[in-house]
Amino acid sequence: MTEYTLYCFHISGHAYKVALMLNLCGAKWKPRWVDFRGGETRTPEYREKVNEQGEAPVLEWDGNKRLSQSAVILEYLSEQFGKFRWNNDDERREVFRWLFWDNHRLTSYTATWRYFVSVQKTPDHPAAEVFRARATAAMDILNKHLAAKKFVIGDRPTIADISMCGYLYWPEEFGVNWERDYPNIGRWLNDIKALPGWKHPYELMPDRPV
Ligand SMILES: N[C@@H](CCC(=O)N[C@@H](CS)C(=O)NCC(=O)O)C(=O)O
Repeated sequence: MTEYTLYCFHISGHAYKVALMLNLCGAKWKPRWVDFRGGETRTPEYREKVNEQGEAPVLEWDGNKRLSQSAVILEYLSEQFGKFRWNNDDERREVFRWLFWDNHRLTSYTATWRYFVSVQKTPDHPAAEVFRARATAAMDILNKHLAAKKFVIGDRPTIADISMCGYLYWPEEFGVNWERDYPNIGRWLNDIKALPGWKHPYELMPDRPV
């Protein structure tokens, strides 16, 4: 079985998407801690040797194969393991429609909002309100969508679900209560949590060198 290394750090929901997928697929993998706060992703060495785009997550295997962008990594792993994938062309387009929407609207705004509130600890910064409004608008859309669907594209989970839940297991870190504010999202998160192999981000990814 291929052994994977995941460049990640505990507060990265982008990296959690991949860590969760690896766990749900029963993959053999280990984390490689990225010193995000220390600026590692911005060093010339990281950009030359690990990821020219200067981001985590990066998945590495066979010594020299590397992939970045969580959505692309999820697609790669779904192909390798034959799990959390589509069954036909319509489903494939539906998965990608939600993956693109997630990357633009849900994850990026939620991640940045949470960054202002609980990482940088500047909840009153004017930009925090801009990102809060955008993130909660995306949550409204997702909550409405999940009123009629068990998972994002239908009755079974796909990589769209795994991508979209990336930042959502930390509601207290940006002051949302799923049950009260977005009950369909709360129910959906519990359904993902019930999948064999699910673990919380802080259980899967390290906050220091391993
Ligand atoms: N679209 C990318 C986003 C990845 C991303 O934004 N990663 C953040 C950590 S959560 C990062 O590495 N930022 C590096 C930096 O700001 O220097 C993905 O889905 O993989």
